[in-house]
Amino acid sequence: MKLTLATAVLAAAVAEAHYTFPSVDSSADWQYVRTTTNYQSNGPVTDVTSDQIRCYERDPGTGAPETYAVTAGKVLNYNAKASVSHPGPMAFYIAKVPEGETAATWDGSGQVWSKIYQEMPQFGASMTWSSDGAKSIPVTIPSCLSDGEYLLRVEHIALHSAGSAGGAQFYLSCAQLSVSGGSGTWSPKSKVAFPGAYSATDPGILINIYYPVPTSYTPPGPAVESC
Ligand SMILES: [Cu+2]
Repeated sequence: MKLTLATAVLAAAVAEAHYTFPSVDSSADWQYVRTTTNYQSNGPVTDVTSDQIRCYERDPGTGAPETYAVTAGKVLNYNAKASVSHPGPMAFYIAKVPEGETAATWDGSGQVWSKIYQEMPQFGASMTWSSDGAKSIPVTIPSCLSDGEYLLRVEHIALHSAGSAGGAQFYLSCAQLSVSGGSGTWSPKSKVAFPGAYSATDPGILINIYYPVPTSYTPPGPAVESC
């Protein structure tokens, strides 16, 4: 295929608008986070029924090189590269690694994910999001977790093209955590599966955020769990 200069410049501009979530705190890229399919293209998942909506893994079954030790109740910063450059909500989900698996080996399948953070927009002349432009997003690791290994799933849903089904763009990754110091009383009311938690026609996924400007927002997935 022959690319004109104009096409190449346009492609570069579009790619720049995309992003990945490759690291936590001050770690190296893809050290504790499983390498995602878009690690070079930065492109999104658009099919919520695809297995890629779970952790967007380039090499399922491989795992990240290392598992990150964190203390329950502490804030972890999940980093975007280069930044969250589209409007839409951030969310975080966590799932405990079952017996017989490790954070490096477990695939995260089944009804195992609980939401621990959900960003909501500000409403006004336009719908705005505090994550817009963020390079790092803080999330508190619940203080009541039991000790053990977990997968932490970061997700940003870009809604700039979400007015037609399949138009919303999902940017996500999964970090491998080893949690200690928790009280052990964590008992989430709701656990969901990926894929399964979302539908392309959920009101928080199929939405025109520009006109008419929404006055409310219903995020997809379950309610946020707390200790
Ligand atoms: Cu983009």
